[in-house]
Amino acid sequence: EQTTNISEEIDYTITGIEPGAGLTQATDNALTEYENLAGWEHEKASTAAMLTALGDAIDNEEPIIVAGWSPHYKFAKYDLKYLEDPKGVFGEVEHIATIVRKGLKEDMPEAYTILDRLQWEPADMESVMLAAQEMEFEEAAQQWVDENQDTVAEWTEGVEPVDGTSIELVLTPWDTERSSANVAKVVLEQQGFDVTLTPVDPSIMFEAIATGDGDASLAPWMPATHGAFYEEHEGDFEDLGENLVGARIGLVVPSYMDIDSIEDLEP
Ligand code: PBE
Repeated sequence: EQTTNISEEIDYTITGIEPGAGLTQATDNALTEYENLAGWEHEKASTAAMLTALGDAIDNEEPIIVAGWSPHYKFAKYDLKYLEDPKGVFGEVEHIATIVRKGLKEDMPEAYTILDRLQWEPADMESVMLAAQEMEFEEAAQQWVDENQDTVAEWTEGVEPVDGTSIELVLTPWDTERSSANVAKVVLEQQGFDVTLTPVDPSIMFEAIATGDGDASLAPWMPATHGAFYEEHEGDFEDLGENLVGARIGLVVPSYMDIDSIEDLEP
């Protein structure tokens, strides 16, 4: 009988996502840090391509290793596991932070207060992401706001309404951030703001808030995923702390694969 070698079967390739993602950088780092991954390929394309490859592999019960993260619906749809990462290349449990441009507190104290208070749970974010599979993110966000008026009231309590003040929220192009940005948009619009959402790569997102081109972002994954971008601009923006706790990135495989740790992959 032939012994199966997962590394050989997947052609020493990790299926990645967009080149500009923090996760992509971390995956490149893993290929340098883990000696057993020396010379491996990291295929970068898009989240959609990664999800298609993952779905196809699972349909055929074939092995695959993807660059993955949570919250994400793939964990609800499929039986998946994170590979252990003894070198800590992908960090541990992360939070998603809210950052704002310098001067926002003085210029738009009402928005600043709401953004400072805005905090929710992974289950909330997941429910918006799930609903958005069937409708626009803005509609899914509106639905969440309608169903969570008590939480929203805590964020807006005592905040004066404004009359059409423009505010630009900068986000990154993943469902997690589409969800949080659209919820913030709905809440700020209830308060009278005119909200623009601008999706860009993580590096541009930090740059936009640091230079004041954008007003605020709910998109930084910290401390690992976007730590390098954060440090590059540290001091040029204000960090309002976490808007969500319990995010994670790493190498993800279907649970039927007989492997538990990155370290155990055959070189
Ligand atoms: N992600 C989702 C992004 C942040 C949100 C993990 C794919 C990234 O790696 O930059």
